[in-house]
Amino acid sequence: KDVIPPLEQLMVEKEGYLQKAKIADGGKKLRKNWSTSWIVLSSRKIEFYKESKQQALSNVVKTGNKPESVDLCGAHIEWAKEKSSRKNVFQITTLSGNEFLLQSDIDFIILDWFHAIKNAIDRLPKD
Ligand code: I3P
Repeated sequence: KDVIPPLEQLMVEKEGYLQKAKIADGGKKLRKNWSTSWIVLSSRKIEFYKESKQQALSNVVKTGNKPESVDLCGAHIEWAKEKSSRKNVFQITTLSGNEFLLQSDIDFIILDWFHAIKNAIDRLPKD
């Protein structure tokens, strides 16, 4: 049956641009390919948009194209110094075996994101 999600679950907690590379899909390794992504964190998911926020919103309206959505229930987040030559890289691993690297050259930006995502994960049930 359809349950109306509580308003809290729909609310955006943080959004902004980061560098993103998806490095595994369902446990299968992918070739690393960094690109800028518009990232929207809400209480139980992260959405990755390929384009700018403006383009992303107009594409959703025009084409119905959805962003890549990542379920944070049971996900892990950790710093991943050894996974990149870049500075300030952390990894999110989902229960379904998807792995994402996120990066910013600006220290406080990546720290804010790390803590916001970690807090979201810690508030959720683990499965
Ligand atoms: C990759 C590309 C990535 C780099 C990665 C390279 O090469 O240069 O930027 O990751 O290093 O393999 P290609 O474009 O030919 O796939 P970092 O920028 O994160 O270091 P890696 O293989 O050591 O992960």
